[in-house]
Amino acid sequence: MKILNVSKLFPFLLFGLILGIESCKKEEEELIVAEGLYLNEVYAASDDWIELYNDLDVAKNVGGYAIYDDAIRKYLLPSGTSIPAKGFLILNCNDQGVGLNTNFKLTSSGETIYLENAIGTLVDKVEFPAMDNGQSYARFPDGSPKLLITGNTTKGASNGDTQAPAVAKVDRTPLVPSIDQSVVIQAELVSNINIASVKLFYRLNNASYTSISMTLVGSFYQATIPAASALGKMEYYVEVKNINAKVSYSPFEAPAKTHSYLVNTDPLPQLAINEFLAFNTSCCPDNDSGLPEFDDWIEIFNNGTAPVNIGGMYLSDDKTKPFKHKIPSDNPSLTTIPAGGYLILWADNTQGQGPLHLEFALANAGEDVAIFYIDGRTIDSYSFGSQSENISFGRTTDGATAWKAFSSPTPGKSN
Ligand SMILES: [Ca+2]
Ligand SMILES: [Ca+2]
Ligand SMILES: [Ca+2]
Ligand SMILES: [Ca+2]
Repeated sequence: MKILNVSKLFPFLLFGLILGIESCKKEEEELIVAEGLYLNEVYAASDDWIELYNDLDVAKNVGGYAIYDDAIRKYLLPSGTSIPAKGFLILNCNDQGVGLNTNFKLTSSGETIYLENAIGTLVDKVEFPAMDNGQSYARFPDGSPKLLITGNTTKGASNGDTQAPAVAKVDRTPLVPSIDQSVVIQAELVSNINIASVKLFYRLNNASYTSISMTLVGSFYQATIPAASALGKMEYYVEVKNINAKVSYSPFEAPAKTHSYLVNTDPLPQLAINEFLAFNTSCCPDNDSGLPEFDDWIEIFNNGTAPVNIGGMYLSDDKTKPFKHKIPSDNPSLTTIPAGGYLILWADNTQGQGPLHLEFALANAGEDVAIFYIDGRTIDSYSFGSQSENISFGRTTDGATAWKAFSSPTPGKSN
């Protein structure tokens, strides 16, 4: 009978332990073994795509290579797919999962994508940030470790050596200006290197544009639109030029598209957030998909004496973000609330289910619920705490100041 001598096994056990630690470490660090093939440019705004670049001097067979944003659902490049020497290949990210169409889409708010070779070795990885329409995230030059948001995309072609200047973000203060207020516009550029000019263009009610230079204040370019001379719509956009005469805009499609705000003095309609259910598991289903869905809902009460169409107004789950969800204006029969009447909006993150479905849900743990006029002024808002399952929260009587919990919710009916 053979007795195992543990002391003799110890070095092997230790070796195994070290290997185990090493493989864990590998997973954490996502070790990249570069082979001259790169995720070279990523476009995520809509009609998403990924550009692959072969930096080798010979064609590269990429059949069986995997690209994914989720390791449990990898897209495989079709066998026989080849990228020429110093060449590019475009993959459309459209959920189709056939040919050069990946089985996933990209998130415009940013995410990480991975590229693996046919034997499962990670050969590249790109973590891309949130991007505006028309912007991509690209290597400069092709295959370089340096990635930047671009002002001009180069789908299927070289990214070049220098990026066009790109506007990362444009903000205004105040967000909801009144007629006597000037408005500070602030633009954040991806890079301040080689910038030749940054200009702000603005106009009121389709008049011709006024252009002013934006000046660098801290890390932002800034300029001020004077108080509006009349009520109406103020449109604006930012133009950035670099010393190579490359130009980009915010919004990307300007001047065809613009940023804008309304200068408006309409009296606000007498609408109230009247009741809501933030934690729905079995109360009052949303049947708009054809199947019962126990979604969050918000009841709006019209406390006025005339019908109110909320088309063009906004709802939000954050008091400081009035423009979060715009109610569509093209269906007044669904979005008009009779005097003394109610309207239920589904906070179910599925706008595709109809004009009364919102692109947010209400947090069970508590947050805000608010309705804003077409110009962003607050009509009504309420901040709530942690909610109980299937118990709604509402005004004690329709439109009243005091609130209470309702164990028998009354969606679309008097509280
Ligand atoms: Ca490119
Ligand atoms: Ca909820
Ligand atoms: Ca729903
Ligand atoms: Ca009610």
